[in-house]
Amino acid sequence: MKKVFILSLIVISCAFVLNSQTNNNIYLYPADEMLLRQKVVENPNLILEYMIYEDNLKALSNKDFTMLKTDTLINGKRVIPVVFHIIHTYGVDNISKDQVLDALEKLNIDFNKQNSDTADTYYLFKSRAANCNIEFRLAHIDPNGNCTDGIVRHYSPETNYAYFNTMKKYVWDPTKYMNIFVVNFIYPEGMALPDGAVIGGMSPFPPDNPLSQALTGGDTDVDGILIRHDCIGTIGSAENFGNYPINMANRNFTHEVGHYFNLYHTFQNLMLGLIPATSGCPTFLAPNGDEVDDTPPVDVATQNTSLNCFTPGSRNTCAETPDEPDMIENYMDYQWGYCNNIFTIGQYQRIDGALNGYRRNLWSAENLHATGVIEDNPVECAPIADFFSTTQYVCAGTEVNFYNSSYNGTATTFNWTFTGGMPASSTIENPTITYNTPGTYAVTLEVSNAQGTSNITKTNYIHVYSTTTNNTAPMSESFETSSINDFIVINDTGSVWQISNGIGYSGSKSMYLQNFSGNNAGSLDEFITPAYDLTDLPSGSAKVSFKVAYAGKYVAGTILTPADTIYDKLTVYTSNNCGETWQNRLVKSGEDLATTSPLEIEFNPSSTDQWAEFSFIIPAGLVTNMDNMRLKFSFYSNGGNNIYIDDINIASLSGSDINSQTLAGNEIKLYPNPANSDTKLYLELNNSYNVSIQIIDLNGRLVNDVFNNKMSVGSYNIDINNVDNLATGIYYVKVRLDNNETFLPLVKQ
Ligand SMILES: [Ca+2]
Ligand SMILES: [Ca+2]
Ligand SMILES: [Ca+2]
Ligand SMILES: [Ca+2]
Ligand SMILES: [Zn+2]
Repeated sequence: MKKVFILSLIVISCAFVLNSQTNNNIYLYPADEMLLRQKVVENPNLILEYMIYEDNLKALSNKDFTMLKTDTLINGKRVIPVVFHIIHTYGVDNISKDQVLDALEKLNIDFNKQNSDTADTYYLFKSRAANCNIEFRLAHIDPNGNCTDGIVRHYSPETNYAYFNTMKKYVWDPTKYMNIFVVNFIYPEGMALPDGAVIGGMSPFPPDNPLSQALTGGDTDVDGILIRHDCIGTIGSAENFGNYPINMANRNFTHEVGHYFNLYHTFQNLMLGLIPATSGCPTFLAPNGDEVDDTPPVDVATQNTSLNCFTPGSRNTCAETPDEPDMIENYMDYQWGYCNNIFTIGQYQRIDGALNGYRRNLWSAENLHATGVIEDNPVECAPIADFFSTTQYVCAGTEVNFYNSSYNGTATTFNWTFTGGMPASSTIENPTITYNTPGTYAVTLEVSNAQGTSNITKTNYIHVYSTTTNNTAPMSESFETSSINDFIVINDTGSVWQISNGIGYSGSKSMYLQNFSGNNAGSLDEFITPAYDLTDLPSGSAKVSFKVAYAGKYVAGTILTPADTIYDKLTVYTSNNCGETWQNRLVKSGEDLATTSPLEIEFNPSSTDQWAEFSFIIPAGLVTNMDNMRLKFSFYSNGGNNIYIDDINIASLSGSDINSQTLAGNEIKLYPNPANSDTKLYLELNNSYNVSIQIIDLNGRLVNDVFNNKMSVGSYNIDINNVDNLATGIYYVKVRLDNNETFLPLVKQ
C-alpha cells in the first residue's frame, strides 16, 4: 500500500508566530499545517480518500456549471447569507458593528476583484485574476424565523481558548448560513502552542472533504470561519494584529473564506508528513500541490521577515516546467494581508465547485428567502438585552458603572433593576450605582424599541465586601483547617481549585488544581484569599511567601514534532479594594514555575523536596495603606500539569531580615548597607545551586544583572558592582537558588 502519489493538502488555517524576542522580527508561521500532516501520519488511508475526493471534484469541474445553475443569481452574483457570532468578554474582542460591516465590505471587494491593489499583481499573473462574483450579505432572519441583524454576541471566557467546540456550540444551520466565529484567541485542543504563537484563523474545508472530516471527526456542525477579532476588517481592533502595529487588511478573513470554499494553500504538500524529506514542490511522489493549475508551485509558505512585502515576481522556490515565479501575492499564501491581492481563475473553479457542491444550498432562492437576504434592505430588529460593568467585586460604599451592551437592534428605553444597589433602579442607558452593604446581588436590564422588548438577569453578579477585616498579618495559611468556602474561586471551565486531602507541604492539605487533564488549555483558574490587615506589622516592608509544587508536562516527540515540555503560568496579585483592581506582584512561567522535573504523567508531590518557596516583597510605603489586602493566585493553563500551593505567609521583613536571611537553609548577607562600591553579597551554600543575583527596583523591574551561574558548596563574597551608578533610592537584591528566591532591600544614599 505504498503506492502513493499525491497530494497536496491541507490546511486549514493561518497560524502566526509573533517572535517578540527579536524585536520586530515577526512572521506568519503555518503551525497548523502540522495538524493535518499529523492526521495523514495517523491514518495514511486518508490520502486515498483524499485522492478519490479530488478526482470526483475534477470530474465535476469539467462539466459546464452553467448547466447546473438553476438557482438565483442576483445582479449576476451568488449571494451568501452570513452570520457573525462574536464570542467575547466585553473587551476589545467584542468588536463593533462598524468593524463587522467593514470586514464584510472588504470581503466583497476581494471576492469581486474590486480591490485597488490588483495593480500590485505581478504582470505575468494579472490575466489570471478572478472575479468570483459572490456577494456576502448579513442574514436578516435567524434559524427561528426571528429578525436578526446578522451579528450575534455571546459572553464567554472560551473566546480565549476557542476551537471547533466553540463553533459547534454557537453555529446556525451551516447549510443555510456561512457562520463566522469571532474570538480573542484560538487554541487547538491537544496542541501546546509555542510561546508567542498566535493563530489568526482556523476554517475547515467543506464537510464533504475528507481532510475536514479528519479534523472535525466528521461533525458537519464544525463548519464556518473561526477567526481572531483583530483579523476581521481593517478598523477598530484590526488596526493592531496581535498588539503589533500591523493591519492585516482583512485578508486573513479572505484567506479563511477561501478555505471555506475548499481552497488549499498554494504551498501545501500533504506528503511532507509521510516523507519528511520531500520538498514542498511537486515531485513524482507528491505531484498535486494545491490542486490548482494556474498557481505556480511553492516550496514553503512565503513568510515576511519585516513589515515589507516581497516584491511580486521576486521569489521562485520551485523549478517547474515552464518555470514561473511564486505567486506570493495569492490570498492562499502566507504574506501579511496587505501583500495579497489575487484569487486565480483556477482557484475560482474550485470555489465554483464548492458552490455547486456542498455549499449549493446557501445561495438557493429558497434559502435566500429563508434567511431574509433576497432583498438587502436594512431592517431594524428588536434589541437583545445585555450589559456589563467596570467591576463585579467591590468594597461596600463603592460606585459601579454599568453599561448597556444590547445588540441586534438599537434600544431606545432602558429599565435597570439593582438589588442591593443605590438607587435600586434606573432608566438611563449607562447608570452608576452605589453598593453600601456586603452581599452578592443580581442585576436585571430590560431594553426595548418599537420592534420589541428583551431582558436579561445576571444572578450573583455583584459581590460587595466589607472594608474592614478581623484577619491581621502576620498570618499563615496552611489549609489544614480552612474550607474552600473561605476563598473566592473563579473558574473559566473544567477543573477548579480545591483543597487537597492528603498532600501538603505542611500537614496533609494544600490548595490544588487538577490541570493535567480535565482543564482547557488557554483558560484561567483563580482563587482569592480573605482580606488581611497588614498595617499592624512592625514598620518596614512585608514579605509574602508561599510553597509551590509544580511540574511541567513532558510530551514525547512524533515523526513531525520534536519532544516538548509544556509549562503553565502562575501570577499572584494583591488588591486593597476588595478586588476592584489588582496589582501584579509575581509571575512564574516556564521552567521558573517548575519545582521538580517534568513528567509525562500526572504530577502529585511525594516529598517536600518537590516543593519550593516563592515570595515577593511589598515595599514599606505600600504596607501602611494595606488594611484590607487580598491575594489572588491566577493560574493560566497551557495544557501542562497539576499545581499545589501551601503555607501562604505574610510577615514583616524585620530588621535582621533586611541584611541577613536564610534561603532554603543557606545563609545570605548583604553588607555594608546602605550600599557603596564595597558592598558584597555573602553566600554560604550547603548545596550546589544555580545562583542568580539581580538588582531590581521597587516595581520589580530589572536594574542590573549581577550574577548568573552554577555554584558549588562553599562560602562566597560576590561584588554588587555598579552600586555607584544607581540613583539614590531603595532597591532589592533578588537572590535565587534553584527555584527558591528571596529579596534583600538595598539602600543607595
Ligand atoms: Ca498550483
Ligand atoms: Ca517556479
Ligand atoms: Ca478550570
Ligand atoms: Ca498544608
Ligand atoms: Zn490557511
